Amino acid sequence: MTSVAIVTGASSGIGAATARRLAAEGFHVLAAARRTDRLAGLVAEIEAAGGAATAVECDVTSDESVAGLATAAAAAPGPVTLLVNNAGGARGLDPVESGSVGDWQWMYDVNVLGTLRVTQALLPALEASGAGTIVIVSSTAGRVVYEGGGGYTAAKHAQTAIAGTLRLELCGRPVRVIEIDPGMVRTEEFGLVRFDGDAERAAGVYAGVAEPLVADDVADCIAWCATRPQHVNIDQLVVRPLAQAAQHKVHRV
Ligand code: 8X3
Repeated sequence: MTSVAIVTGASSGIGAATARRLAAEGFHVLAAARRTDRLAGLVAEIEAAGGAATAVECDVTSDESVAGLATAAAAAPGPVTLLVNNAGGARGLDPVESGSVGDWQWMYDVNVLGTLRVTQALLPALEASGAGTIVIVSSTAGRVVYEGGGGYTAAKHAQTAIAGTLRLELCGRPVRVIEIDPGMVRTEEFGLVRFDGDAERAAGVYAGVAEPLVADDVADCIAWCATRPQHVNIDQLVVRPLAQAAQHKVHRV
């Protein structure tokens, strides 16, 4: 029977790339996000390529909406073996002394509490499958800090803490926990959300970087980790472009 994979934040970027890739690997993908118009296009694309996917409207900041995702998972055509907690994002690049409380609240709600809500809602199904995998897409920002990144790095550090805690708590049960920490990834929306639609500022992050990672590179890592034999747990995977040796060490031409 086909295994079911759930991907949150599937309407764009790493989420959409992961949904496409997991469908190509043979999963029936539940592609979850708020923007159903985008999901419809993604599902059509996956089906045209011979894969299987279902769009599920889901806002990870809403308990009710996440409950709806669990209901959709229960109706899916197979055991739910994989959850990719990908929904997230950054807002602002202000120092702690002047950061917006509203921006910080949004980052906590989407990245941290979103991961908590979705994981709690889907864990019973993942465990019932007898071979579950939870992927948490954190960031290199979950391992280091940088100026102006206070709210985002705090949220990503929290996701990293959730991944580690969950792995301890689930030890002995049939669900593994994988943390993926991408560095500099150029996606169509991450920078636009962070800089409130300022395309020039968003593009500036990648100025002179020969080849930043793209969403497919991260999807490739997620798919590889999630398709190892079930007794193999890739705890953490850090992936950066060749031009980025560390958060502040980026080769620009
Ligand atoms: C995004 C990586 O460097 O913008 O998760 O914080 S960074």
